[in-house]
Amino acid sequence: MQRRGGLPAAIAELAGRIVRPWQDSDPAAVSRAVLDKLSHQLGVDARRASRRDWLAAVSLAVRDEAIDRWHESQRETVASGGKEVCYLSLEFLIGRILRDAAGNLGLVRKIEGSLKELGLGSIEDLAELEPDPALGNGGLGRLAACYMESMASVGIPAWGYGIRYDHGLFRQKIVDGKQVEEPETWLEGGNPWEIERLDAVFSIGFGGDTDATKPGRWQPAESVEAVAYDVPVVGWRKRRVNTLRLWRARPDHPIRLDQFNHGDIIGAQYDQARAESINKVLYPSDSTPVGQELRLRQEYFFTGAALQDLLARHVARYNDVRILADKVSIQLNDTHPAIAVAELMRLLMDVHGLSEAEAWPITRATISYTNHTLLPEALETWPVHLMQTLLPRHMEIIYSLDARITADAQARVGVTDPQFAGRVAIVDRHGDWRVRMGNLAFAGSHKINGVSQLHTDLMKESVFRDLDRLYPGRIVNKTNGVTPRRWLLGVNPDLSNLIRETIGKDVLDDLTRIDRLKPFADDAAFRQKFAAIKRAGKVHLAALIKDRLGVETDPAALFDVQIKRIHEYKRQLLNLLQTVALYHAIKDNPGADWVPRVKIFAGKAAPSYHAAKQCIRLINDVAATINSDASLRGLLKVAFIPNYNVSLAETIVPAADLSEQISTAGMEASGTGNMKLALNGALTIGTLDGANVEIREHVGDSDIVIFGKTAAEVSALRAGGHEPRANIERSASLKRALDAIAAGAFSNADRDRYHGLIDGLYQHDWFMVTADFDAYAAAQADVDKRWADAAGWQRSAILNTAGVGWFSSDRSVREYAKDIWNVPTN
Ligand code: 26Q
Repeated sequence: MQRRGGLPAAIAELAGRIVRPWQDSDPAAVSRAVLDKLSHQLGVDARRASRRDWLAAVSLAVRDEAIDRWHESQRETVASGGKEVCYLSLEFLIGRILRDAAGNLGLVRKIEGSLKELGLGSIEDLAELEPDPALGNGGLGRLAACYMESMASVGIPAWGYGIRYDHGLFRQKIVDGKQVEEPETWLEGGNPWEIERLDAVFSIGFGGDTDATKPGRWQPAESVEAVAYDVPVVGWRKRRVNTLRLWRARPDHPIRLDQFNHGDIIGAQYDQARAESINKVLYPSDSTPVGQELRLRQEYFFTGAALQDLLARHVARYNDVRILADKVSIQLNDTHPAIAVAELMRLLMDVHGLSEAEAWPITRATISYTNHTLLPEALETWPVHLMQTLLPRHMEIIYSLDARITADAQARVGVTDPQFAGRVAIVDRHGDWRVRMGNLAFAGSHKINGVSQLHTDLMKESVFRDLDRLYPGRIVNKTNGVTPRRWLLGVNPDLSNLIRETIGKDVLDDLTRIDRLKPFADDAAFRQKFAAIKRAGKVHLAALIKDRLGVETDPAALFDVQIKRIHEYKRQLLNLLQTVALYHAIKDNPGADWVPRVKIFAGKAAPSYHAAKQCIRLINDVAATINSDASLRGLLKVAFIPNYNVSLAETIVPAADLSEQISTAGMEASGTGNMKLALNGALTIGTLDGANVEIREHVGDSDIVIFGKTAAEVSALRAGGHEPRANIERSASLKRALDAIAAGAFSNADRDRYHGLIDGLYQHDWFMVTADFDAYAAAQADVDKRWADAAGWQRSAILNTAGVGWFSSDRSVREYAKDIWNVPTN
């Protein structure tokens, strides 16, 4: 049989003629394809189709185009023998897909034409019906999504590996001012973007024993199957299409039939429920250990499936695990997949027959690890007894690696500092013994990175001080970035067009070129166009606020936004106290020429995080009082918009004038909302924390408002000398705001409601709210002054957009590619 490109000639001939409606010059071809999907794939008669059906049909048609490029990308990688990046993450906050995929495939115009032909309205309206997959909590998950898009855009062959949660992060409702969590149900109406791979199924074991005499060594007591669901990730201009592979758990046997037949109908399905619980829900925790066995099961489940999958692919291609590190790079997104270190060792030794001494350098050369937080409560540790019970073979390997590290430590500094070995050890032998996942990830990686320069510096001084000394040179910085396709073109097509018309079409290919916009900051006509686009964004957001909250806001007011997870270190409370102080000031002097402001908040609190939930309640209480106070004449409004997610961010980001990045210095690893907001022309008010430091360097000191204690000052204060009570007594406006809250001014005279919150500020104020309050209020006064000079403000806004091109995730992944993964980019 004659073959062409690996295919029998006859099939190759036909494959070349496969129907590709998007490539067809006949404008009706796309609509025909959509109708074909509706009728033949979804089984829906066009006469009865709902808008959701149409959305699914359009998505499927677009998906076809992505799939063709997907296959080509795969073939290119196989042919070149190029290295693949495997990005392991417990979270992927990908957001809605249709607009993003269509934009990157260059199909938006054609879709618009077809929708018109079919009488379906605008692409925006249809795309809004797509559920937003909330498969993550916050920054870490969104970063994974930006990196997946950028890897495809710069030509890096990559696989994202995660969990296909039935229920992503809870849906947030506000009832009587309080957060209420409801299940999120993104899969309810089906998911046209995923492809179930019934041929990519792996067995994942739990429990049992190890027996060196038995093949495979580990004899799990129970096992589940991991089934792959693939989502195509389309790069800009179709450069590549990569795969996001999410795993679903199913029992390794369908039902206990004997039990069922004996009448125990529910009991017969016990194993199914137990298996399926693994991918049931995403843990809504972004900082506090939930300490539950199920979470460890989740971590091992997706990590084990990913490693088996990538090894199977590698062995099929190269049949030599010894060259794994030349062909695969595994990036651990925080410690959640850190068990990969032990799992890769296990697979190399117990399945592929390598010795530990052979497997260890391969493992280290393959794996690298990104740290996203220094908060002690977010550093993952697992009790040894739990690890031992659930993953006995991994625990054996961990002890063995632990012995290597402590031996290295003894050899290096053991005599001068006898405690040193204990600190770098993987197993913490104090109290109930625990496995330190950060140390495991560090030990098993050739590179460990922080996510901003400050964060990386602090990492070297704090959590990994000793490991950095033991293995110098492994820690590197990779400052975060965001994809301009979603966070500029996608959220703000008008601004994107204005920029492209002004400085050239290629800004989205290399965002650093956006600096060519700088001279236009002095061009009054350009400023006016820029301002008109910002105003349109604000009109849109004002309509959403009116619709969801019934609150009127004036698009001419300063839109001041803080959108992120609710956490004490992010200090929504600082913003709110300043809001109350401003409220008092306006009431005292209603005739002064106040800058009208709308304070916009959005974010979720972990359900068990009492202080964060109290903060949400206080924001809503304060909002209710302020918004109904007619004496303010609309000069101040407060809006807490419920259920913050990627889609809501997409509406808020283009509408922001001011971006609140006010975390306690030293605590925000990077932040990425700061980048998205600045890119869309918001000025930042912020502390010298995370990536704010670098944003200031790029935007310039005069177009950012920086205030507050530095990280060094915060740690000095914490070491002694922090006197919150004195800070409060010194600041009349802070004292008055606190007194009003304590007296029940915003809680129907209920003095108990915020007692704990206020007391915390007086007693310890760990997050330095009282220490930074006056500086923050002064910075806000500076913001007002800038706003009063409209041309000056617009100039600054443009210089922000023009200044943050470096924060593109294309730049970030290129740095990873060069310094960590050793893969080429184009
Ligand atoms: C830890 C232990 C047990 C259970 C859960 C966790 C856990 C879960 C999620 C710890 C941390 C997270 C998420 C962290 C996160 O989102 N960090 C953010 O990462 C962004 C991307 O690098 C940064 O920009 C933010 O500064 C950082 O807060």
